[in-house]
Amino acid sequence: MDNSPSIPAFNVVDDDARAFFEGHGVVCLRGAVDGQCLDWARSGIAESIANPGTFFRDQTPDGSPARYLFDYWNWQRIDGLKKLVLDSNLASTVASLVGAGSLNLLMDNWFLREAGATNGAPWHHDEPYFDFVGGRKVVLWFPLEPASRDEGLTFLSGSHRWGRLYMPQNFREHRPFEGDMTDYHAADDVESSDAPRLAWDLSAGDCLVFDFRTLHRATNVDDPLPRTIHRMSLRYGNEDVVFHPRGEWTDEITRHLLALGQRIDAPLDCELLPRVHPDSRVG
Ligand SMILES: O=C(O)CCC(=O)C(=O)O
Repeated sequence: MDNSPSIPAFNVVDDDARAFFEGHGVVCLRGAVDGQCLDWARSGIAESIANPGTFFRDQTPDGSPARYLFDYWNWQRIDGLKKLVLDSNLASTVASLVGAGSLNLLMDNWFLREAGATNGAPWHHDEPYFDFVGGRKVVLWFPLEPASRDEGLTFLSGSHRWGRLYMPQNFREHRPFEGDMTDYHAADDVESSDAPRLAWDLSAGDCLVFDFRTLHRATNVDDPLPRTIHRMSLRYGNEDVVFHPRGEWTDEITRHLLALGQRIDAPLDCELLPRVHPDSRVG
């Protein structure tokens, strides 16, 4: 991995930050998540852990001394997460970065890797995990505790432009899901890619914004994590994103969205995926 401390990070969303994001598929924004947002995320994750939702998943492999957990789509029932989604400036920050006229929330998703956890996210990109196609889709990811580059995520520079999709994998066993993956590449060749690797030392308040197609993984995916790190992903899509069931492996979320009234091959139009930029409650 490129351990050079000289990988740029940005204090404001300016043209340099935009160019970096477009070129590499990921950008580090320093201090973009304010104290209020961190508090909302902290309290929201704590409440969500204490009261798991429909999509709670324990990804801890057998024999691991510590847990790797995640849960998603909790913002409607957990107050801190609702405020983070509806009242924060994070969607506007993303809209400014990618030049989006409007953004809808695609998903709120927290992750917890406890000290000692021997499991983490394998090489993947987010696109194949979701029933959202087309348009502009981005993830804003931030740790709630300081996270060195070895404790956070590593990205393959420019992989959002490779024009191929990789098989989505189970985060517990690191094996592809079941289903017809004829159109997807096996992720085995990703590790040997000579694309530059990008990772940053992060303080609480810093965030990474990345394209749905940018390949990434937990940096030290197999080594025990030295300290517990909570992480929050907020996924956003612009007005051109369409709901289109992807395959057997997304069946549970497909049925969930259909039950809420989302129509197939239609723009996002469902209470779970609200417009968050510009703020739909204004005007
Ligand atoms: O923070 C993590 O453990 C994984 C996050 C991730 O891979 C994602 O949000 O796509």
